Amino acid sequence: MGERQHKILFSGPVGAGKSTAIRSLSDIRPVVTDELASDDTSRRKQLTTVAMDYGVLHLDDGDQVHLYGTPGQERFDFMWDILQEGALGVVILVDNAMPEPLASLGFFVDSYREFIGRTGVAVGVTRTDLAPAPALEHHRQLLLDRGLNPPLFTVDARVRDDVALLVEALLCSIDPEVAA
Ligand SMILES: Nc1nc2c(ncn2[C@@H]2O[C@H](COP(=O)(O)OP(=O)(O)O)[C@@H](O)[C@H]2O)c(=O)[nH]1
Ligand SMILES: [Mg+2]
Repeated sequence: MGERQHKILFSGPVGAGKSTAIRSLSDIRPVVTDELASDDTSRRKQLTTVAMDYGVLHLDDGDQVHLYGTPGQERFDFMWDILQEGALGVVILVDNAMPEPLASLGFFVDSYREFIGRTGVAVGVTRTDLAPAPALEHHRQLLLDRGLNPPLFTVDARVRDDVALLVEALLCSIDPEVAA
């Protein structure tokens, strides 16, 4: 039977495509809390998410998936704990075009380790059209070195099907009964 409510998070560094992914996937106009970046983030991006993004995905069976994007800047990381409450899992997006994408993936996986241990995780590597390296196998190896083997894809956050596949894989890895 449908009409269950699910909650998942999108996390990852500034510019990885969290706000864009939620906009691509959401069936409602997403709620965004982007502000002009005031610190060193502004060198990379003029608008940055300060509190969260929010959207909703309606599944065919009537279930709803509530999509929450976490702020990327570390000074807002208190929001991460708040947003984790009741969430089924996290999609970590990594910007392959940033200087140290593997270090960034490691940072986010480590930050969410306790949460991931009791929920689920899927990883999307974005902006590979701009930066094909490091290859997906290097991201895979970093995750394996941490004892993780989650769904892992290259995605373009602007492409709905890419983001949908990632969310579907996350939901299936948590509960095969929930199909996106
Ligand atoms: N070229 C390219 N741009 C992307 C891709 N994914 C996202 N973007 C762009 O990256 C920029 C940053 O995305 P945004 O959603 O604001 O990142 P956030 O800080 O994680 O919320 C936006 O201009 C997106 O359109 C991708 O795969 N390739
Ligand atoms: Mg954002």
